[in-house]
Amino acid sequence: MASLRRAWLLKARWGLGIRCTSSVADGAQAWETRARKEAKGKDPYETFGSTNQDGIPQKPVYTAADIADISGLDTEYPGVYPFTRGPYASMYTGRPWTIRQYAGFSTAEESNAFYRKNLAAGQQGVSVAFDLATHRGYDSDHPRVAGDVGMAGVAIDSVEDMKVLFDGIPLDRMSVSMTMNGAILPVMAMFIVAAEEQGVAPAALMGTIQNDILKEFMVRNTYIYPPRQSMRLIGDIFAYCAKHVPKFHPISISGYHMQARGGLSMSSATPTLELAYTLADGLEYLRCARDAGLSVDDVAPRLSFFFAIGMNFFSEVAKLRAARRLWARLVKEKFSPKDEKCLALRTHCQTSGYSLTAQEPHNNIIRTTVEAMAAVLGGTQSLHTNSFDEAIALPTDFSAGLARSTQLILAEETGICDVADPLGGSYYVERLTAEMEARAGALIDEVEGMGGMTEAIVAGLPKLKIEECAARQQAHIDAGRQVIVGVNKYAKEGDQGEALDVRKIDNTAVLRAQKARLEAVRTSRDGAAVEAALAALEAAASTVDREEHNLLDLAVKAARARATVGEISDALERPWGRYAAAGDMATGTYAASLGDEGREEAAACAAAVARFEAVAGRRPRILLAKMGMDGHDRGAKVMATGLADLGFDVDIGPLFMTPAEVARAAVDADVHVVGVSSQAAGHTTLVPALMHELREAGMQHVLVVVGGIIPEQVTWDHAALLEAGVAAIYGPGTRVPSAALGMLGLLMPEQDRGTAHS
Ligand code: MLC
Ligand code: 5AD
Repeated sequence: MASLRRAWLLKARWGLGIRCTSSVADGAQAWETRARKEAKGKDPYETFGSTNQDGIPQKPVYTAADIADISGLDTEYPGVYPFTRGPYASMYTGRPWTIRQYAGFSTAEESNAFYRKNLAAGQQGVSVAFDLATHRGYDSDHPRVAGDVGMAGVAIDSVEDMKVLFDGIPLDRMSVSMTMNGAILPVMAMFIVAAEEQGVAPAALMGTIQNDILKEFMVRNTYIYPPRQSMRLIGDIFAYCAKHVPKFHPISISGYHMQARGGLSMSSATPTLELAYTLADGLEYLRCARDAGLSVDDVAPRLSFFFAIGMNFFSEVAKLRAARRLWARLVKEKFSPKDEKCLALRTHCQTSGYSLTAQEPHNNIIRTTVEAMAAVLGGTQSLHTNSFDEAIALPTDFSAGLARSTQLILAEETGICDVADPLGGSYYVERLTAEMEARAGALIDEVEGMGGMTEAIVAGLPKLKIEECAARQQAHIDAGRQVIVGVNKYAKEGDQGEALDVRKIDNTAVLRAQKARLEAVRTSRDGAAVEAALAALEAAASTVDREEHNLLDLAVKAARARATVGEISDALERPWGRYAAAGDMATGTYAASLGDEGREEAAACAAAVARFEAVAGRRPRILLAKMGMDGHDRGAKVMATGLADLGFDVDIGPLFMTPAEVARAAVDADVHVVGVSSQAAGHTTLVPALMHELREAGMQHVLVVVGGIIPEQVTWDHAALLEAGVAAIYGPGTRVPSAALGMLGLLMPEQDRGTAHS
């Protein structure tokens, strides 16, 4: 130990390295002696070691010995198989990542103006967010979607909207990403036709369409058709794009939504689970391409990926490195492509919506910067940085500008772009990369053993695993074991939230504008031509002869004739049906993960439930409902699991209910509480409608509470909900036991509450 101290002194005085100890063993011995002293005589590995989110043990220090067993490290270079260090040899020294901010709201006119302003200010690629009505294949005038039109993205009903969306944006020079999965067929077709009418041939189009339906069944829920039919659709899109739109990426295989649902502190898959299921999806899509008659060399070079980047800095860097190495090995082993380009994984990343808090929202700027650094140090090709107000509302011009500047500063001021894979060779990062690769590999083997991801989804495995992770993590946050500054630690007492200038969308005005344009399209088109095009599409969907009838080809013809999103979707829905997910829920995980820290509160909940039962004759019963097209159900699922574990009887309604359907379900289950979960801003329209339906059904005594993205700062939302008769609002960051005790307090007369709510 004396020699180590002497080494430090020499280094300080003469600038010499501390490698003055005589051997590696001496160094390790010196470290251990010193660390044991700092651990007050205990085992330093146990005292200072920890376990990360993925359950990977973290030693307090890593050395060359920790990477000695990882084969091939010395020969790894960027742009060279297995691509751990990046898909391109020069990486950012040759070309930095693309600054591609995801955006869309209200009408095509408003979104187009927003894109053009941002491109002029340094953004480099467009990324379109569609509203939920479009995602689910409904025209804006469909009665089920009234609350969703233009709210979480831009409303698109026909080619006419699509042309306005890209007005003044040259589609042969600007790469455009579109986040579309369910209504992939009409949206891709309308994009192709809008470009055509802009004078741009399909062969010149650059960009990406998300088109990743498998993860929709696991997490995002904007599917329309059942899994197997949906996969046929994807095969047809691969085939059409390979032939006619060769520069376009026909899929963005997305893990993002497994880890970060967005906007609410409801997290889910760990980085390794996200990594594993994303690559397992990728393998399934390669098989899907093969089934559509394509070779791996036709498809793999244009596959692209999409990952979330959360706050666990080194895990996120290692995840991207492990993803590239694992993908290269898997594709080589399973598909033996001829072209090496097939093996290089290219990815977009987005900083994590779940890590952002509605409390002290300016802290989110710091969180996003750290996450953006992890994404670029991990070697992403394209990046969206979240705006600091995203846990509250859609970004404003101001917050979107700051998010963009975060990337411009990283790219142009920090020197990060000067060296490819600057963290390569770090003992810790390399070990973590190898660990995550091994663990993800085992999870992929499990899915492959079930026959691939489509079969695993049909069996329900991935969704349940992700939901289990979500419940565990929520318990860790509720118990304070996972720290969120300003939420479960260092929270400002009595803080009502800073007043923020947030974007407000006038749903009624958007609806009016969309209905008018739809009407104009329907009256000016050749009705017979539309009917014929839709009939051809329906007939093709009903047959299995894919050679003859490519569905995207037929959809392009229908879009040219001015068939709408709803009509094209319906043409497939008639033979295929609309998919409804099973309402399974994981139980037990929340209570088991609360640990000692949360046990006392859980006991208080159990006592309050028992008191309620003594008075009411049964346990408190709650219906958790999602209305409109908002399929973000993780918050509702976590709340369901937590409340069930705390003693409630919980019913979960199916997704996409109308207010009348919720009222009917409340009557049928005779519930005490209806809990509405809203994460896509539909509540201002849908909750007052629900209150009306409950009154009509004679259920005015039922307590209605609303949770989700309804932050304190958006006072007009709060006022509208309370005025409509909502008893309580549980905004972002609400802990499950607080909500449970809150509801019991509201349900029980004062004298029966005992100490439960004191
Ligand atoms: C890049 N290039 C280089 C280079 N780096 N050439 C030489 N030297 C280098 N160092 C070349 C590439 O070969 C390519 O040319 C061109 O430059 C562009 O590089 P890229 O790597 O292909 O980048 P990009 O065009 O930005 O494409 C990135 C991508 C793509 C492949 C990941 O799929 C993409 O942009 N995805 C974005 C997806 C997205 O925005 N999703 C939002 C989801 S939001 P060439 O000629 O080879 O093409 C969401 C939220 C929600 O989903 O709603 O739930
Ligand atoms: N505009 C900008 N960002 C959006 N997000 C979702 N919808 C939009 C939109 N219309 C972002 C949020 C969320 C993630 C899924 O995508 O950050 O967390």
